[in-house]
Amino acid sequence: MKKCGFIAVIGDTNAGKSTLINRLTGQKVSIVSRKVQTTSSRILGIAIFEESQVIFIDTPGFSEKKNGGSLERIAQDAFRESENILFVVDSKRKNFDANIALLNKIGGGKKISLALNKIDLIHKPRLLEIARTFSEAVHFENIFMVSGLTGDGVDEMANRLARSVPEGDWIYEEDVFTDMPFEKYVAEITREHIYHRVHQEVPYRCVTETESCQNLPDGSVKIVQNIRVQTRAHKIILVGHGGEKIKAVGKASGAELSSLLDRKVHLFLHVLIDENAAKNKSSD
Ligand SMILES: Nc1nc2c(ncn2[C@@H]2O[C@H](COP(=O)(O)OP(=O)(O)OP(=O)(O)O)[C@@H](O)[C@H]2O)c(=O)[nH]1
Ligand SMILES: [Mg+2]
Repeated sequence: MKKCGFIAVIGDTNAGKSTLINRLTGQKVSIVSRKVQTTSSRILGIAIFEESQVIFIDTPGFSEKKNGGSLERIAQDAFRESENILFVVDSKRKNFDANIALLNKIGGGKKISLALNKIDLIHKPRLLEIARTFSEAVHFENIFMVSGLTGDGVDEMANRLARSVPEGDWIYEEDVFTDMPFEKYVAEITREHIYHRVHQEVPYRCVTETESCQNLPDGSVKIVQNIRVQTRAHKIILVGHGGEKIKAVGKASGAELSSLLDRKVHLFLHVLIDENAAKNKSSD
């Protein structure tokens, strides 16, 4: 009997949700960075474990600073549409009071599992103390101790989560790992390289979009993307001295796309000033 279900992955920004989803699916589904607020939209990571198709919903993380620790709208929607929730925390944090308060507020009627992530960074006694703190305050279906970075504990977590979804036909074809359109997927890869190389508010104030993709007769693909920034000052930062910054972003993104798509990629990036770009995004 086949099984299929959605699992909403929610938690603080930077907790490692996207890293875990990439591990769980064995694919680069969702971009990752050291900066807060990397994931900016709802992204599906679809994985198959024996008879189960599990559809993980990656969501933008929340932060005390930005929204008082309450769920972002996209995370709220994902929470509402999923019976199963995977709540991810960074075990390195000192204090989990805000997470516990939130879980007590939203928990009713949902099957919530806790992933204590980044266990590569902490000692076992502290990990057990954190697990006890959570389990005394909230009822969880499972408490997993994992590292998205090393993969430690992730297979065991995947097996348990796969068993928790209801019986039902698979929704997606077997070889599909995300619902993201190709154009958005390739734009996200470039956005990740902007996050890695450009600092302060610029990554949060720009939008990356794919203008065109063209298959060339030699089997390679030509991809043209626009990066919309809000001000001339942001454009100067993103382009860099003599264009070195944007060239580095293009080179790194092009190389990654070549590897992900398994073909040569010619990537062309245009930086445009558009004061309405990323209007409702915020870096604070
Ligand atoms: N050491 C360590 N670092 C990790 C682990 N998981 C994620 N990270 C790092 O933590 C940072 C944030 O990871 P993301 O996966 O982008 O976090 P996120 O929860 O998706 O963040 P938002 O999209 O902003 O909500 C990145 O630098 C990751 O490499 C882990 O298990 N161990
Ligand atoms: Mg993320």
